[in-house]
Formats: sequence, structure tokens, C-alpha cells
Amino acid sequence: MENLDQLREELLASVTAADSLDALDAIRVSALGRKGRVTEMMKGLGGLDPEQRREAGQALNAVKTAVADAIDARHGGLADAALDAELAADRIDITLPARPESEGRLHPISQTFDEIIAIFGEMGFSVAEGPDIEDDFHNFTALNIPPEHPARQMHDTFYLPEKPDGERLVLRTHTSPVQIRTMQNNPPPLRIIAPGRTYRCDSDMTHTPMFHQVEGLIVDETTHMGHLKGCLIEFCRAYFEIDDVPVRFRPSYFPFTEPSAEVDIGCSRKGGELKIGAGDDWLEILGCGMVHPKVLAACGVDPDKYQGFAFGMGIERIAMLKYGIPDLRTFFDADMRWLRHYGFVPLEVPTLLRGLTP
Ligand code: 2NL
Repeated sequence: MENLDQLREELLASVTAADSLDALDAIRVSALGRKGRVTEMMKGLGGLDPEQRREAGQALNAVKTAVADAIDARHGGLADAALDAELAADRIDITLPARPESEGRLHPISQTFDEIIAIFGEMGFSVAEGPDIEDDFHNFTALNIPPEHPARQMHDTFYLPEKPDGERLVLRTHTSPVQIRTMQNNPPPLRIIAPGRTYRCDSDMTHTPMFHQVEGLIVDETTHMGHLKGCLIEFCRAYFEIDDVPVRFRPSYFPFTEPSAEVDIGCSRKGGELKIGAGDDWLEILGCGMVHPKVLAACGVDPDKYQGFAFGMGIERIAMLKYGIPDLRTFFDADMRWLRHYGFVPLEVPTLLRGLTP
């Protein structure tokens, strides 16, 4: 019995002295494990006579329980201490801002859309949207584009498979159909821009099968060519952020406008470098004209009462010019390094109201 008391005191002391969960586990194994000291003594009980065996068995069980309880209590204390230490060491400051690398960038196309919408928004235009998949009437016929016009050829336009009734839908080749639909569904006066995706069966250095356009339209009783010129000159100044940017209107032809013009801005091309706003060269940036009476009539607008102007421009092109992006195809490579270089910080307020004082 005496050596049982001694064993108990010895084991309890070593449990108290254990300074880590590993040390405590080693003590548990050496005392209560399959080959532990207490376990070995249990095995030895078999050699005693029944009376002694009962007494010694109870005493040994009491030692076993006391040691197991002490180990449990010590385990709880050590585990709490270990967790406290880990929490203190792995402190996370949740008020820290996100790493700059993980912030997104606005694609230059999105930034350019935002800038154009801001400029025309200041002039009283609202934004109109419509479907990417169009029918022949809204994409071609209503725009006075004749049946044999090259723009309608299979070769230039993405057609969807023929429907059972023989109709062939198209991926819109410009955003004009948005304006056609707006004229059909809303009485004049109208003052809208239609930004969006457009599609043509074309792929080379300077063309991608999907690209972006903004078209604009005014329809009322009095808007004339002078307003067209003033509006687009003001747009060029605001967009390129150059107050005295030279602007030239050159006669042109579109089936949906009469008269029609293309707008060039002044630039210089010296040593392969393009500089906008100065020099003796010209760069085409958009097409425009007075809405053709046939287009108004096709939309249910009386051409004897109403008139107006329209314009259209390619977004990739004017984004490349303003931001010095040399290669069109990089717009759609989805290359994160390109986006980090040319992209825009989200929510940056564009400084575009220069030259647009109310
Ligand atoms: C260009 C030329 C243009 C239009 C688009 C238009 C729309 C309607 C009626 C009349 Cl609903 N015109 N749009 C007019 C002139 C030119 O775009 O070079 N775009 C890239």
C-alpha cells in the first residue's frame, strides 16, 4: 500500500509539472497506457489471493482515477494556455485595407463609355438600350439599307440559323436598331445615346468580330445641321480635354442620313507618334448626318413635321486615341497585366466637365 501512495504522489507531481500538451501525453502513456506503470500493476493483481486482490484492486483503481482526473484537469489548463498563445501570436487586424494587388480595374472600354455618357448626359441625352440579337427590319430595312447593300451580305454579318418561318435574325451590326426601337415606341422630342456591343464578321489587325459603338439621335421640330456641328464640336473638346481642338466636317454618305458627314480632329504624326489637337494632319473619329426622312417614316415619325440628327462612333478607336493604346486586339485578350497597365481605378470621378460649363 505504501508504495501505491508513493506512486500516486509521484505521478500527480509529474502531471502538475508537465509544461506542454506533448509532455502531458507522454506522462499519460507511461502511467495509464497499455504498458504503463499502473496498467502493469493491474496485470500483477492476478497472482494475489481473492481478499488481497479486491483490496489492492480498489486502491489501484483509486490511483488510476486520481491520475486520470489530474491529467484531464491539467490538459484543460494547458489547452487554454496554448490557444491563448496562438491567438496572441496570430493576431489579425481586420481594419487593414485590402492589398492593392487585389483591387479591380475598369476596362478602358467601360471607362470610355462612362466618359461619353457623362458628356452627352450634361447635354441632356439619356441612355437607351436594346437587344444584341436583332431582326432584319430594325438592323437594316428601317435604316434605308437596300436589300443588295454589302452590309447585309452573309460575308459581313453574323446571321443566326433560319427560323421555321424563314426569318433570319442577326447580331446587330451597329446600335442604330436601339434608336429605331426608341422612335417606334416614344413620340418626339427625343434625345438619346445608344452605347453597346456590335458584331461584324471581320477579324484582322484593325477589326474584331465584336466591338463597341455609341450612336446618338435627336428628333424634334427644329434641330438642324448647325446644332449637329455645335454638339459634336463640344463633344470633341470635352472628350479629348482640349479646348481648341481643331474639328473638320467632311461630306460623306450613309443610307440613313442626308446630308451626311464624317468628323475629323486635328493631329500631328511625327516620328510615328500621334499627337491630338495640333499639327496639320486629320484623323477621322465619327460619322453623322441629318436623319433621312425615310428612316423617320419607317419608325412612324412624320418627316414633314419632325427632323433631327444622328451620329455614330467606334469606342475602341476613340479609346485607343485618347489613352495611347496601340493594338486593337489587346482589348479582348483578357490579359491581367494589360488591364493593370491600361485599366482605370474604380469609382475614379472622370474630370470631363471642362469646356462644358452650364
Ligand atoms: C459611323 C457612322 C453613323 C448614324 C450612324 C443613325 C441612326 C439612326 C438614324 C440615322 Cl436611327 N442615323 N446613325 C448616322 C450617321 C453615322 O455612324 O461611322 N459609325 C462608326
